[in-house]
Order: sequence, then C-alpha cells, then structure tokens
Amino acid sequence: MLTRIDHIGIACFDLDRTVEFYRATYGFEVFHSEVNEEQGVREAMLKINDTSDGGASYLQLLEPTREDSTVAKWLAKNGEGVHHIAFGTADVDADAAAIKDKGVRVLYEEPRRGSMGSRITFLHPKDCHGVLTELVTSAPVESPEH
Ligand code: V0V
Ligand code: CO
Repeated sequence: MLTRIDHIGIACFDLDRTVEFYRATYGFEVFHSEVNEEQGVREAMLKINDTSDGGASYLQLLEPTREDSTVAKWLAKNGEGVHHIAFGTADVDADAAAIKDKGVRVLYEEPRRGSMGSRITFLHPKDCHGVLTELVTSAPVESPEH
C-alpha cells in the first residue's frame, strides 16, 4: 500500500546553487546527500515533514554525474524542473507487482538501491499520464545498541 509522498525529484544543473536557493528562500536544510553512481546522480534530500506511516516527505534535488544519465538527458531536453514523484510503501516488491498486473510498465525486474539505503523502482511516465513515478521502501531503521 502506498502511504505517503516520499519525495519529489527535482532536476538541476548545479546542486550546490539549488540547495542554497532552497535554504535561503524557504529555510529547508540538507538532511542527507550522496552520489548514486548507478543512477548517475548527485543528490540532496531536504526533509519537509514526517508522515503518519512513520516515514517522511522530502525534496530530492538531483544533479547528473555523467552525460549519459537519465537526468542529464532529461535536463538537455526540458531544462530544470520537477523530474519525478515518489510514493512510499512498506513493500515495494508487492506494490510494483500489483501495479504491473494492472498493465503499467515497471522499469526494473528487481528494485534497485535508492537514497539512504532505500529500495526503489520506477513506473514508465507514458503509462502514468506523463509523470515518471517512483516507488520507495525506506531502509529499516537500525535499532539502538544496548
Ligand atoms: C522521459 N519522459 C518523461 C520523463 N523522462 N516524461 C515525464 N517525466 C520524465 N522524467 C518521456 C519523454 O519526454 C519521452 O516522451 C519518453 O518519455 C521517452 O523518453 P526519452 O527521453 O526517450 O528517454 P528514455 O526512454 O531513454 O528514458 C526515460 C525513462 C528513464 C523514464 C525510461 O528516464 C528512466 O529509466 N528513468 C528511471 C531512472 C531515473 O530517472 N533515475 C534518476 C533519479 P516523448 O518525447 O516520446 O513524448 S534517481 C532517484 O530518484 C533515486 C536514486 C532515489 O530516489 O533514491
Ligand atoms: Co527519486
């Protein structure tokens, strides 16, 4: 079951300048940042709010790390802007399978590694009224050491 907006992915040319815009304009701070080589992105997660399912909603600012990445290709065509939305679920495998059964193309056979150790997959934008849609299961919260 999809229980939250996990994040909105925003493609940008210059991550540091875009982070600074969100900090100076809205007061949002970077919660986490990382490079995902497989996806070809450098990203910053700005936490907006906690959600009632125990997760949170973020803005995900994305800068391409290589010219052949999906985000670089998208930026060249469209310029900066909203690139995808992501719904959070406790079980990305089950939700992806159920959505695939409805005839929507799921882009990965198996979920791949996403931000902060999450597991992610994508639905084809042409099957989702023009919206590239991601499904995310967050990494389990580590229990505190005794
Ligand atoms: C492409 N299209 C889009 C789109 N990207 N429509 C809406 N939103 C987007 N973001 C449209 C495009 O305008 C074309 O329509 C058509 O789809 C085919 O696009 P294309 O430019 O030929 O590109 P493709 O087919 O090579 O690649 C498109 C797909 C690709 C969606 C298959 O971008 C993909 O695999 N995306 C999933 C991975 C990803 O985006 N990773 C970066 C974020 P017309 O012109 O034919 O009408 S990584 C991330 O979010 C992480 C790590 C995380 O959350 O943790
Ligand atoms: Co994303």
